[in-house]
Amino acid sequence: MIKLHYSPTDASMTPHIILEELGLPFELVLVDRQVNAQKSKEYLQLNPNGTIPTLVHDDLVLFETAAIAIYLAELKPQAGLVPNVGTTERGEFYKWMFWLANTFHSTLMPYFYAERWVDAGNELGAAEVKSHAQARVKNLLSILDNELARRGQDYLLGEQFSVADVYAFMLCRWTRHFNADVCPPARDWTHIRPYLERILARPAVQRVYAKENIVAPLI
Ligand SMILES: N[C@@H](CCC(=O)N[C@@H](CS)C(=O)NCC(=O)O)C(=O)O
Repeated sequence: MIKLHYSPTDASMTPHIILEELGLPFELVLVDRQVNAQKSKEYLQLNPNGTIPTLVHDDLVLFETAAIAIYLAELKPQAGLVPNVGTTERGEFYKWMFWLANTFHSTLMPYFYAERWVDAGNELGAAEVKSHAQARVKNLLSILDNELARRGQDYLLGEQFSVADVYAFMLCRWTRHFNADVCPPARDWTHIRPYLERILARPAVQRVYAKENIVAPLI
């Protein structure tokens, strides 16, 4: 049995969409952030990072969004959510998955948790960190926008939708409340906007939006 420990709109959204895309049976287990359940003794035994998501599949316990995404997609390779091993598409896939995890996702973290990068109570410092994080993401969104323009195809790897698109979609959505003077939100970029709209329209994504009660702005 597959169990996804999740919290609505959090990084668990990526594996949640992938599970819906694959049509695999799974159970959602809510990690209640209101009570900091991601730092509870029980949860830390599953995921010592105290972060969401965690995937449990029988005896296997996985953390890290990208690892979970690839693992799930490979449970059902015929769904085509990952390119075949040994192909050039697979090389491109690794490149974008690592970029999304190591670069885009990690640059967004100080935007959301700026207070962790400064001394306790240093609100001015935290505001500065938050602003710098947005400025750094601007460069990353321009890389993504340029890549979509260069390819001129529906998805990051071409015409084939992959788990990299799910991950990119979620991270782009997280910029929706950015200060546009520092960095326009992803939905305001010429080539990213239609890309996000295309992904948003997928039935699996719509099901996850309904289940996670996601309200406007949708992207
Ligand atoms: N590198 C981790 C990061 C996951 C992450 O940052 N999750 C956030 C929610 S979007 C979280 O658990 N935040 C709660 C906390 O840090 O206390 C991954 O990709 O799984």
